[in-house]
Amino acid sequence: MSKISDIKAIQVLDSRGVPTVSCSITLDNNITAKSIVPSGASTGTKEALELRDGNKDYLGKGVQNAVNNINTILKPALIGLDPCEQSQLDTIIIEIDGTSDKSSIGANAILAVSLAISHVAAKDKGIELHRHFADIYQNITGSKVESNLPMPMLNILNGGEHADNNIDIQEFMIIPKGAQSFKEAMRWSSEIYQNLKSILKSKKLSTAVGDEGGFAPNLQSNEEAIKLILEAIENSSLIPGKDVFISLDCAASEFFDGENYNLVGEGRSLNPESFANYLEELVDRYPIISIEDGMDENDYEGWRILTEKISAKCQLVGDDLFVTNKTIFQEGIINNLANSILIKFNQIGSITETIETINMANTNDYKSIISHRSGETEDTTIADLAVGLGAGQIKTGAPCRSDRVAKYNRLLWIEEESPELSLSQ
Ligand code: 2PG
Ligand code: MG
Repeated sequence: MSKISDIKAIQVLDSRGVPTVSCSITLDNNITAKSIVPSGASTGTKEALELRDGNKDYLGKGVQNAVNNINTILKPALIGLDPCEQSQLDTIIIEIDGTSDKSSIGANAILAVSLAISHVAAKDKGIELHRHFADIYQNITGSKVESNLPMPMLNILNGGEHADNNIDIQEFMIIPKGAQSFKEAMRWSSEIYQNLKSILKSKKLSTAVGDEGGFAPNLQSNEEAIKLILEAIENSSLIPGKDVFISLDCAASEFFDGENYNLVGEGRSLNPESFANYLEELVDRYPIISIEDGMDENDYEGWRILTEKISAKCQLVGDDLFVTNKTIFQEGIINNLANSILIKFNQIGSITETIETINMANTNDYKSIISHRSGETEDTTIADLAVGLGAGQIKTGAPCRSDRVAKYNRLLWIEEESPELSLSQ
């Protein structure tokens, strides 16, 4: 049994050029592995706390305190322990923090260590990270999952907080559901992305990209964005609604004022019932099969209306609504809100808790979608998490920008090296 012999954290930069935490763990047999944590922009208010220094360095965004917490507090507590005991180690760290939102040590510090533990343990066992995640799931839950390759959701047109355009809906994604392999899914998606670029160019619209690599033109309406994507699918000799579907992340908390949903780009303000009708019309008119955060995170009545209206014909995903938090999610399940959950490990702050939340989804007939953050890095852990836990879906941005394609490229290699895994449909 190998033991942790050293832990070292430093401050590095994410895809927005903002500091984030990176952690390296070494074992007594000299095996070493590193992690880097991501960071959101349209964050849910109930997410675990990302510790930022708030001083003059990096305009207050430094994470040196979180880094120091790893190097001086977590390191001495973990030296000599077995990295294969993920849940035991996560529990020790969570107890040291002692707060419900991880605000003492910082969720960014805790997650950096938690991720590095899983990486170094997989290396120590000499197995791929996704296989190690499948083992951890079994250890924690007592049940086995069937690993597979996730169906990707690719965000090819950005709005909301992720872009400087006038589009209110944050993400317009494609789901290449008709593809027979992950490789084919990526080829289709890349072709659609390139065709969308040509269409935007021909219409003299901007082809600059937003935080997640999708294009961010100014448009007349959310509907125009959908129409442009449908045209790009057709120009790729693919059939919308058969080969490729559309998925939205409204990130509605960002444009809800407590009473109304303000679609500033369209000059419309809608109450929860009217906004639910607006979304239903989109679902009826276009091949939209998934809508994330269609209502504000605290607008439970809006969520109830939306779920009642369209959950039979559309995947309804809670992101800011559930923040990967078991307790909050449990309440949502009891109240019958949404039918799926977005999984972001930095919303809760550890691998163990992330897996417990996924298990809760599995046992309550909710779908899980593993997700990146808008601030990302070259760390590809979520690709392995999606495969190992057989989550079935992943969203990790456009087929553009290294911070996004790093995850897709990792999945392409997993497919190549694990022919027994099939693409989840
Ligand atoms: C979201 C995410 C990722 P952010 O809202 O789903 O796409 O964005 O990381 O900014 O919260
Ligand atoms: Mg979201």
